[in-house]
Amino acid sequence: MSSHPWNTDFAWLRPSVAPRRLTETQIDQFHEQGFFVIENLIDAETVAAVTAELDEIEAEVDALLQGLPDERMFIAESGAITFSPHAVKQSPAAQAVSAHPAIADVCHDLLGPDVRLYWDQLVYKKPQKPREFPWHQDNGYTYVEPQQYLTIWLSLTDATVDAGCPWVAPGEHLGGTLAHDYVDPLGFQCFPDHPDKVAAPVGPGGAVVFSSLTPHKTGPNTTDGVRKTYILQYAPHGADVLEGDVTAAPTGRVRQDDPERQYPVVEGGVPVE
Ligand SMILES: O=C(O)CCC(=O)C(=O)O
Repeated sequence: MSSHPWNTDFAWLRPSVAPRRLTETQIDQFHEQGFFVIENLIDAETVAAVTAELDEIEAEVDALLQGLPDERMFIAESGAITFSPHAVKQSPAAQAVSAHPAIADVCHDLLGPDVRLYWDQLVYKKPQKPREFPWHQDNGYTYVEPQQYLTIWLSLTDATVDAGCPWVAPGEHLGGTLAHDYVDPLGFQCFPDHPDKVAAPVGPGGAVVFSSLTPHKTGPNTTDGVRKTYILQYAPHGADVLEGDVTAAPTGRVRQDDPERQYPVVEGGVPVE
C-alpha cells in the first residue's frame, strides 16, 4: 500500500459543527473508522418513487451496453454491473433525493456548513455475471481536492452480503489517497484484500456512509435479483478536480460547481430547500 503521488501533505479534518441529525457515536465512527451504516434514511415511498425513475435510466444504459462489443464499456458490462451517472439531470425524484433533508443533515454533520452535490450515479449489480468490484477509494478514480469528501451509498434494495453489499477497511482513510492500479475489467484497486475488512449490509432506504478515502469493495451478487444502489457524493463548497497524468504534477484544476448537477445542498449551516 503506497500513497497516491499527489497526496503529499494530507491531514484528516474533523469539522466543528453542532450536529443536526447524527449521534456522537455515528460521527465518531465516521471519523475514526471511516464509515457507518444508517438504516431508514429515506422512507419506503420515496425509495419506490425514485427507483421507478432510476430503473428507466438504467434500462437505457443497459440497452446501450448490449449494442457494444462484449456488451461492455470500461468497467460496465451488461448482466454484471452498470453505472449511470448524473441521474439528477433527468429524474425529478433523484434530484429530490439528492437534497433530501435527512441527507443534507448528514452532509452538514460530517462535512460542515457549505456542501454541494459533487457526483451521483446508479450502480446496479446484476446476477447473471456475478463479480466483485475491487478495493478502491473513490478519490482513487478522480482526484478531488480537498481529498476528503463524502459518499452516501444509498441502497434501493436489500443489500445483503449475498447480494453484493459494500465491505470497508476501517481506519485506512486517515492517510489520504492511496495509489491505485487498474485491474481489467473490474476497475481500479488499491490493495487485493484487507485483514480487517468488515461487511456493511444495509436495507432498502438505508445507506452506508463513508469517506472518499475509505477503501471499499462490493462482493458478487449471487442472489436472483438486481442489487440497486444510488450513490450520492458530496464535497465542501470550493472542491476541485485535479487534472493530469498521475506520474507528473497536476496540470489543472476544475471547480466542481456545475449548476445543473453540483448544486448546494447545505448553505451557511442550513439545508437548501
Ligand atoms: O456499488 C458497487 O457495487 C460498487 C460501486 C462503487 O464502489 C463505486 O462506484 O465507487
